[in-house]
Amino acid sequence: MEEARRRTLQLVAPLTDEELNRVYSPILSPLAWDLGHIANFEELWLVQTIGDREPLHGELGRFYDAIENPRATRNELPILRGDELRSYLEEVRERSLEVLEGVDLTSGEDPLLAGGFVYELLIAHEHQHTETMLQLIQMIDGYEPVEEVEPPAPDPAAGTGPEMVLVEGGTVELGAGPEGFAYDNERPRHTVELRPFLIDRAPVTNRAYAEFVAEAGADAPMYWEPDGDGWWVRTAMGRREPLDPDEPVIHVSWHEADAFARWAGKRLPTEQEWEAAAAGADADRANLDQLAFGPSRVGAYADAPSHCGAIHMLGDVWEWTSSDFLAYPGFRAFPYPEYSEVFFGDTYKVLRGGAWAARRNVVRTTFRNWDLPQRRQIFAGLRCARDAE
Ligand code: AVJ
Ligand code: FE
Repeated sequence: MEEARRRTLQLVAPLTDEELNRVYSPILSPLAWDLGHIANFEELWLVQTIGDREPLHGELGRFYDAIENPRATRNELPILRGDELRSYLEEVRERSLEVLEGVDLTSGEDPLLAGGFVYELLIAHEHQHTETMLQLIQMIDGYEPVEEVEPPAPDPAAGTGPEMVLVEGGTVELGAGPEGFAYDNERPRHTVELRPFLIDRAPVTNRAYAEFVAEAGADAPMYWEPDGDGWWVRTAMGRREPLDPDEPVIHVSWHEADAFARWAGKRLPTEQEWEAAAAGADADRANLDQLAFGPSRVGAYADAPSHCGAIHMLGDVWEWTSSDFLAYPGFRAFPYPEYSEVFFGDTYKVLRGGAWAARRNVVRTTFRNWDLPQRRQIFAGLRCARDAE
């Protein structure tokens, strides 16, 4: 919990209160809302639910309810700002550590406490909100990270591989088992029948996507601007760097990803196919954890392929799948229906694999992310698939 908080505060350290309170986009909250929401979620689950104590600020929690308050309206709410906001984060944390002193994580009687579930939930929640905050930070001109770590470069000796790799299919087990922390939407583990398919060995690169833009007249991804010389610059955070042709394309919508795949004579993988192809991928050898401030070049993690030989399955960019966000057979909402259940249906598309902007702790091959198919401020790219004969 302390590590998560240190990184959250490090992320906002370069920003003024004015920047924390500013609306940069109607589809993103001001950063002050995310910060207050992180503390309020902690207060709700650890202090109120587990500790059985009264909230610090009465009805304040209403304004931090993500379902009740659409992002475009959050700056008009009487949320905490400035020093009041900082004190709230600190006071809630003090109280949750007091509560933690008295809990029994081993009895297994309360499913919230068993194995420390509610504490894992809290940490994952803070991590996921720092990713959302990074979406907004991409829009802040001149943002200077406190800490930035360059990802490894591809090893030229490693060579390249085939464009696509085969996954045999058959009966495969998907989803998270009963042990350890996972979100309700990843459970229960179940089997599916998959026909054999081919999947791109690596995510679609900027080079390939630029061809699609030039030949098919597709829109350029978010944060691309022409360099006046036939190529592109990347403008996130107000930087102007030549776009690296070997990095995975990022900031494309589902519609754009789907159109690219069809233009390439392929299709998006289903989320079941994606998870089968990701078996054996290692989150410890992937560009995750928010410090790279961009994807690594394809091949940087060529020495850590999944069992089928696909690389960069985890990290760099979230990968759009063709699948709607639906419940697995036997799904049970836990600990609350507003985490996953209210989003099930054909409105949201599933993304897999985690991006550079996701904390390592939240990414695993079973993890399901979801968003609206028109969204491109998220850290999303793609890889394509195709039926095998
Ligand atoms: C899983 C990223 C879609 O941001 O809506 C944060 C994560 N849930 N607080 C979201 C989440 C509750 C969620 N996503
Ligand atoms: Fe949240």
